[in-house]
Amino acid sequence: MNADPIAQRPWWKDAVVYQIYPRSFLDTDGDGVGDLPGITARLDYLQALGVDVVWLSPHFDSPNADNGYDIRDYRKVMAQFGTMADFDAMLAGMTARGIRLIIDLVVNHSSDEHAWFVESRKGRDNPYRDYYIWRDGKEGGPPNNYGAFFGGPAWTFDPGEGDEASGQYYLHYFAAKQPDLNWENPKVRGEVYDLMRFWLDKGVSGFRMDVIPFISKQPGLPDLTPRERRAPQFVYAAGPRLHEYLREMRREVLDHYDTMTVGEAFGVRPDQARDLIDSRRRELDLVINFDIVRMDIDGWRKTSWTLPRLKALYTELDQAAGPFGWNTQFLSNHDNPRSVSHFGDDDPDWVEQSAKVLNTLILTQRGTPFLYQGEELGMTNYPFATLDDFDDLEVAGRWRDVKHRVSEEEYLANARAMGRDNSRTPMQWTSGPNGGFTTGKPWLAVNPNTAAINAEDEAARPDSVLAHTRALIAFRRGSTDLKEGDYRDLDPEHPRVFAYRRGAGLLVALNFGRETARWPLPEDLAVDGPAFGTAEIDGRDLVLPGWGWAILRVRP
Ligand code: TEU
Repeated sequence: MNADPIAQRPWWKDAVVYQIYPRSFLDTDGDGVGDLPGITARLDYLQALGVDVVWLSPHFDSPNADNGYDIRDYRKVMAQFGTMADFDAMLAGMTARGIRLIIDLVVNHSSDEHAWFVESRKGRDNPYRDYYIWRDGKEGGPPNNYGAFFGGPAWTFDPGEGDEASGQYYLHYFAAKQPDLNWENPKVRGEVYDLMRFWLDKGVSGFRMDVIPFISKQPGLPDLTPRERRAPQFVYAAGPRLHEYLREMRREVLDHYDTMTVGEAFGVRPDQARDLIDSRRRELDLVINFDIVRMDIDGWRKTSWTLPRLKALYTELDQAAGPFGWNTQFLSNHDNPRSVSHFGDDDPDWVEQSAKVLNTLILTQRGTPFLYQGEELGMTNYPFATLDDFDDLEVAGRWRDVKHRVSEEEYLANARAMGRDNSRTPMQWTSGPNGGFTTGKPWLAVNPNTAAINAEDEAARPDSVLAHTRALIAFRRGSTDLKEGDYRDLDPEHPRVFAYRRGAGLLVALNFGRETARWPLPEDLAVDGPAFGTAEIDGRDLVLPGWGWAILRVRP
């Protein structure tokens, strides 16, 4: 059932990954921005939590148009975050604690301030011209009708400098300050492989690859149809040379190290993701699927979700991975709302219980769990009052696109529900000023609920979300059923209870609501329970209190 084509089970299948967004983790020098020494200072916290791998969001030199996802120098540490010596100390501290580090590889695009682009825009004959994607305009406008994710067209006209008036447009799927690299150019690929080796030689254990499916562009860059324009990621992710590039990267670089790779699969449907993670094809190890976190998000608009639909996605993704693939399990990251506000209940009376249910879900599914910083505490969305409270360029960029047809009130309501800054507010370490994140002025406001939700208080409370998450991670580590067992949804249609089997030995049941739920246990099943959780067994019924959960042992 769980036959692995490679005789030895790779370490990353059993790992629990913790994502750090360094800007918001811990500031040690009072400039209001988190830094690498801040991470080093909290390694004991991560070790106590029990995570095996840290995924660090970009720590490279950047002008921060998009908080580091616009890299100016791939071999330099962002000055606000510290120095290379700080990086080395952080990595050594992780290694000493048995924690591996994977870093963010952002190579679909660079910053427009990267030396390659500074050269490239100098003119059509510059040797770096072909590092990026330059085209002549069409009928007085851009080369095609591609739109950028942060608003406006995906092309920016560059008049050129001095006599060298190039008069061409360059392509950028994201902001104008994030020009897309030209992967057709073997020199670009060589540069990327070199910088990967640079960090691997330092001792990192792999990469999370930013929008990696976008690196291969559509031949001839034809216009999008009106339908495609609404979700261009599905076209951008379907370039014909993606698989070829990934296999080359594997051969040239990754095969020479012991790594884990996880591609951000924005625009990739489950059946396409299967090819990326099929271990026989030697492309990626894992992908980050958007199907669940974006199930109720349509562009800038938040729609709605139902539990049966959510459950159907878990089954679909599990089946799509197939015997040669392996999934990631996550409910939030730095681009998505806080999981407890999105899928749980962030009312103060329910936030803890529902955060526990969601963290149980992440940690008991089949696949490698990814926790996002603060999720182990049950951190919530931020109560943004106006559009000016947001820092993220996505909020302002999309507003420019729609303000002629949407009311500010409606747009704000959607940004509050799903804006990326919800998950980027600083870590809540204490109930003190700025949640203990900084002694200065935080770059983004700290959530006022740090008075109730913070690491210091939760570490001291055995019934906290933090204690729960820690216990679950430890339980997972000792459970072959959770790590390797297959997955089966036991009641796909139930509107409130999510109940599933893991392997031969476990049954997990979660109540997605405030009201008590009575769920009849399957007749053919003998359970020992209530092993772990807040439920009781009454006759043949499992009684789950509001936002209750249970892990039951199934007798053979
Ligand atoms: O994200 C790309 C992505 O998939 C989206 O979530 C994106 O943030 C946007 O919301 C699309 O509508 C990656 C990074 O995770 C994100 O932080 C960067 O802004 C983006 O790429 C560009 O590098």
